[in-house]
Amino acid sequence: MKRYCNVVLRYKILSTKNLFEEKVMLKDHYRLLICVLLMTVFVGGTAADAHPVQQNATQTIRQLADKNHFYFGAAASPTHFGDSKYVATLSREFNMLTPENEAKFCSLQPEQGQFDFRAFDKLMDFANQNKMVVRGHNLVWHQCVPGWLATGKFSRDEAIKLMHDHIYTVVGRYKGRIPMWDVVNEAIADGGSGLRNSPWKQFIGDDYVEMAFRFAHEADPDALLFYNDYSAEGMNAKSNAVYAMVKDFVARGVPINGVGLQSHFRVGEIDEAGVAQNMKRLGDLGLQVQITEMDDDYPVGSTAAILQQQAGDYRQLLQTCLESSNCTAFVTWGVTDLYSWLRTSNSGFSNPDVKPLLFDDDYQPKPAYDAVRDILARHAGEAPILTDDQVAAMSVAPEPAVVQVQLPPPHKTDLAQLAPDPVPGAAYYAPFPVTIKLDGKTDDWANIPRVTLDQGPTMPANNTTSMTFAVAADAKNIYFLADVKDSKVIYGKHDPLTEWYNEDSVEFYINATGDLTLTAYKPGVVQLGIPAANITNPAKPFVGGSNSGDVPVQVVAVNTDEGYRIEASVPLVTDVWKRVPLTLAKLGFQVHLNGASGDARDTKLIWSTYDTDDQSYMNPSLFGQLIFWRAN
Ligand code: 9MR
Repeated sequence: MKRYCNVVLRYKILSTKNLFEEKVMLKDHYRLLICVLLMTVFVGGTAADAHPVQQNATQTIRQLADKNHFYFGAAASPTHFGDSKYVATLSREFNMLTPENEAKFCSLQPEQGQFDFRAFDKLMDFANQNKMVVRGHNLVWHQCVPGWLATGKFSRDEAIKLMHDHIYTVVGRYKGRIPMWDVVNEAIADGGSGLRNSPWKQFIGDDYVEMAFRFAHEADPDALLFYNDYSAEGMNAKSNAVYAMVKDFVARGVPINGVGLQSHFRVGEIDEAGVAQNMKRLGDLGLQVQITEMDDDYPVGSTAAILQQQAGDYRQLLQTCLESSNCTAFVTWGVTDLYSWLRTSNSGFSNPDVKPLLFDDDYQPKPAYDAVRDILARHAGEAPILTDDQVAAMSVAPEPAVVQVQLPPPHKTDLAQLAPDPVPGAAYYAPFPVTIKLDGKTDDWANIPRVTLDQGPTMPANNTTSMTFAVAADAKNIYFLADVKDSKVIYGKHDPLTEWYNEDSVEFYINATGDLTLTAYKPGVVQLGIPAANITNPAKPFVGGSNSGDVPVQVVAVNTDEGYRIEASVPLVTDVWKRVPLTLAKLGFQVHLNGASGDARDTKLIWSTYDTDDQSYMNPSLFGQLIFWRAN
């Protein structure tokens, strides 16, 4: 009964926003009272009743979502309305939609003061005809900023007026028709260190975020207002920063109702326990959460086993949401793999192989579709759709691509060396305690084993680029050294944060999870891409790569006679790992070198011989090992 109450309350937020707030705050017996009232008043007329009772096998997601009084949506775009299967699938399977691009600033106000609502209105009409709820997305973002705004010069007051007028015009126009808005999107920097750069921050200052919420609330006091971001679903530095910001908003009465957890994941990387913990702490502030942009990507070869694992991911994330009393919607970022943003060039990936959604290119339901229906059916108290064996099969990670080999006994050729000889392409013994000063000099690296890296899957004819690397640790940090031979050091042609790998750069990878067979990234696995561009950027280093924002990295990069040198360190205790160097304790470890002689990368050198095809950024089972060794 209580569980049912929770979903009743959740679904009725649109018309009873304050009841939701009361639900979070009131003691249980008041809750129950409200629940009984609600059940009496509302249960009679839900969308569920519009559909005939059917066997589970044929019930759509929408029908099952309705039975849970729960919003299950998809990002949608009228650009696909000419595709009849798209239209049919969208309206049949989802009870909510989010405009994928049509409500963004650059779409709605392409010229200053001139609004174009045509595309968005098409979507609104569609939602209306098909009785779907619309999640507004988004009012203020650092992307999709029209040229006139990005290149314009505005004083703080002028920019505040621009933001105010945009929000008033858009939210005001759809008042009463759009019950919830992503007011500010992705304002927090990756890694959680303050607000990211954005025209709004530049023109107005950090208080642009709360201003946007106040304006949206004034424009439609009944709309639920969300802050929406990515890589902040579980417990990490970025979600801590989101939490701190919204906690402060709540304390100061800034009108905010919830946090959108975008959920652009890689297959196998979701940490549901962390997501549940994050949802709970936001709930304790009286805030809702919604899964707003779920897709689950596996960049190469989505085999049957991968699609099973993907189904497990969808199932578990949806279950986490349904079991969190403040999680009020689950939205996938698109309907069919065919039109996924991850396949388009504006995603920066253009990967035609990805299959991140619930329907394949022919609109056939994928294993994740049944996984979603199964959780919805079970949660509504109906017969399961999948057997327990089928569910279990979804939580088994596919066999690791490579099984770690047996290493030879440690051996020192040179007795002065502080650790045993590296095992080529498989293991590196890192001596401790050795403290390294990041100063661009190598005197403190004496007697630490060096590995030469001069082989890889991509090398120009007569390649002359290579490097040596070394690693050491003390009680606080792991230190990395890369000494690169490169006749022409190239940097400054690409964005050093997002496209560092297209110019001269070094990559160190660590898997500190204790599971060296992991086939996908999760917290505790990081790729640290460190570009030569840091030579001219000493203050705040550019570091990119999968999960790189999870750990603080210090970098010193200098020119040398032969090319360039990078020294870097990461702490042994961070939000995502806690390691103490002990002899023979192991981490997963990998090293890459990217070389460019012109505009794009033409050299890829790889240390671990398990990775023959540059897959380490997705698959940590292809790393070698870093083995700690007490130096004396
Ligand atoms: O999927 C969207 C893609 O079509 C656009 O080109 C892009 C830029 O506007 O935005 C994509 O959607 C993003 C969403 O609005 C915010 N979170 C990340 C999404 C994927 O990039």
